[in-house]
Amino acid sequence: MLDKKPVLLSGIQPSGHLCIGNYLGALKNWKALQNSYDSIFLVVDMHAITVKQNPAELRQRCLAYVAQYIACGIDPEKSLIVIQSHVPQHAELMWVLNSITYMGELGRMTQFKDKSKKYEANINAGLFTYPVLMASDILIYQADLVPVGADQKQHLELARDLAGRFNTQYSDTFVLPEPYIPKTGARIMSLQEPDKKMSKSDINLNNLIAILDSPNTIRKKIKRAVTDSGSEIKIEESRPGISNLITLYSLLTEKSIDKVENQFEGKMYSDFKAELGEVIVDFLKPIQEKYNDIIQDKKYLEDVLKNGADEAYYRARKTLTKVYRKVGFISKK
Ligand code: ATP
Ligand code: LTN
Repeated sequence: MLDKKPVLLSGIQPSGHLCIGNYLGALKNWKALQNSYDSIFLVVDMHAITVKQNPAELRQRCLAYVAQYIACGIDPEKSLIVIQSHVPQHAELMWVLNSITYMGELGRMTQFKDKSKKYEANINAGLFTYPVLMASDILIYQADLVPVGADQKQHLELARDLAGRFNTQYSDTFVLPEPYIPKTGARIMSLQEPDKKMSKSDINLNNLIAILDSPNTIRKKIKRAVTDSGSEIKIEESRPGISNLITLYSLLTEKSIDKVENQFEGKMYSDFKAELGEVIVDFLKPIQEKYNDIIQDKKYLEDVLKNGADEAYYRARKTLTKVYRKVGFISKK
């Protein structure tokens, strides 16, 4: 029997190294919410190929992401973990949604503008229609809630607009999904360029702390992180470097910002950074240990993915059949 909890859906692209920004902006909330929702967590491999990927690495990375989801606290007994390309209905629904999406609204997407600048030699159609596939991911499962970091707000709004547009043009079909954006942690900044968000595909690895970074790498990266002029350990808008590090400390230790600022009053940046390094190392240690166990167990990972794909396929087919009927496609006998 399907349970009657509201549906929660989210996903991460298997590109680059899953990082502490992804954990605090997304995975942490997935873990917390999975008990109250009927949850589906995607590894969105189809989104990832909008940027050039090495096929062998992509294959490996997809499995590594599944193992990291579980190591970070996603419980496959409670939630479905699904590889996007295992459920063909995502792409099929996307085609229908493409026909009610305007070029203008896709052209306004900040992520498209950013990625077009970053990958100037490969501004492909997939990069442009990326948000429509994301809307399909969400709408195909009739998701009620979508936990994401702040950078995905615009894409979420498009998903809601498309759901509403389809419902008006045909008849009530899709649930309008609500975004869930954490108050703190929604935008962890880059370590070297703290005016940019920390991004897992950054080519400069010093900009990010990967979930699987070794303790010494973590210590080094924090030591080298850009701080601002001045010496006070205090959050200020004009000092994004130190503010970001304080936020990290506060989120990982679950101490309030005030408490952290008081704790380090009169201390030097170097003392604070050394402690922050240890906090991150200690925080990631159990996650890394769990990851190392799971990634060896290919049979377990295959079972998790088979179960995820079978259940997701069943649900996605139900929505797609409805959609095809509403738009006027003849059903196959
Ligand atoms: P890429 O660099 O590969 O484009 P990314 O790090 O931006 O990736 P995504 O796959 O786009 O990661 O996002 C996965 C999830 O992590 C999303 O919910 C996104 O909002 C969240 N997220 C990404 N970066 C951050 C960040 N710096 N702070 C908080 N949340 C983030
Ligand atoms: N575009 C998202 C990843 C993503 C997603 C989704 C997030 C693809 N499909 C569905 C939530 C729901 C990103 O974080 N870059």
